[in-house]
Amino acid sequence: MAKATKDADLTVAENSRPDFAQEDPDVLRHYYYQMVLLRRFEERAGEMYTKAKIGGYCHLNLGEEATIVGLMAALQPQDYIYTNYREHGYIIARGIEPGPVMAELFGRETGVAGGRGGSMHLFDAKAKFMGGYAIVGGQIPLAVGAAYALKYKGLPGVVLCQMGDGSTNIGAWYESLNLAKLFQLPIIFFIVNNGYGMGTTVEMASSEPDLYKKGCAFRIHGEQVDGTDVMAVREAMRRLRERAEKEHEPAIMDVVSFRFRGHSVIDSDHYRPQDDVRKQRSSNDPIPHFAEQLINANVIDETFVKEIATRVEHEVQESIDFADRSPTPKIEDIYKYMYATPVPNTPGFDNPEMKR
Ligand SMILES: Cc1ncc(C[n+]2csc(CCOP(=O)(O)OP(=O)(O)O)c2C)c(N)n1
Ligand SMILES: [Mg+2]
Repeated sequence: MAKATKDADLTVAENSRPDFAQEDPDVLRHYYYQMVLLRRFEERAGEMYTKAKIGGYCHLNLGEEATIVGLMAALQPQDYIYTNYREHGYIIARGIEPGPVMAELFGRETGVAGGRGGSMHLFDAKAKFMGGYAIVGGQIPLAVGAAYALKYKGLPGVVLCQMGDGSTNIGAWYESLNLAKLFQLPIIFFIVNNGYGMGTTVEMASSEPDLYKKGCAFRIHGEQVDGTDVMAVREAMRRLRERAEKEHEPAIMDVVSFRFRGHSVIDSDHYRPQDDVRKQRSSNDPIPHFAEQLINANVIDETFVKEIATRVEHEVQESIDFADRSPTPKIEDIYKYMYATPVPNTPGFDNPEMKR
């Protein structure tokens, strides 16, 4: 395979100045709807956790809605997606109904992973949503393998590897960067830079706090984008995606966002001055920001904003009702889905029902 000789390019993208007149207004309205849906889904998921409807861990995407919707707006059906455990919003924005997602959080049979995965292991093969990984950085080598497979088989599409700022300090990422560039793979490392890995800031954990520069030694192009600006994320992603697919050029996107709450639902967030958090939440909230832009461009009005709020409230409540009335997996099905191929002398081997 051809060796790259060019040094890495590095860019800090300017905030978008979208020309809304050039956009399909229904598409813009849909982005707004999706962002509100993700917000309300996560708020209610947090509430369901405190009511003990959800077990295990639960990490919310609150504050990261523009990052997620902008990303998904640029991806194509042929693209594969790997994420960390903070992934509820990603699978919904990829087009999966909120009901089976909430049901997975509740551990129900109707969930996207049959209730076996829970919050951190959402999965949908048809949508090429390859999951939710709980081990920090665990998804990265797998995503590189998938990108290698796409290139090897001559298939269209790219691999989107979503990861946190904290996972840029994991050794496997550097091996992955090396191979991604060496083999010129169609992959984008999409770093959701919310400034924290649990309670540790980027500056405390990373000797290079400008995360988009971390691919330099591998000659990988890096860009920093404002993750609270849905149009900026979409534009950057479209460009890098196109290049990854057509020229097999990997890239790093450092998407700067803000985590509204603690690391997980049970994190009381004491390590951040709460006054700062409140200020950031009001000045960096992507949803009112986008609403204001759309209202000023006469794409939506206050009535539309209210209608979306009502519609979303109803849809999220329906997802909760769906999860609540869904059955839990049966104890005799404990080995179902465990092996891709049936394994002799394991429970259920002779049961055709279990051979999925
Ligand atoms: C290999 C490994 N080390 C530590 C943990 C514990 N842990 C879970 S989440 C997390 C922070 C990761 O932060 P980041 O990558 O920035 O993602 P974010 O939670 O901010 O989305 C840590 C250290 C883990 N799950 N896996
Ligand atoms: Mg983080």
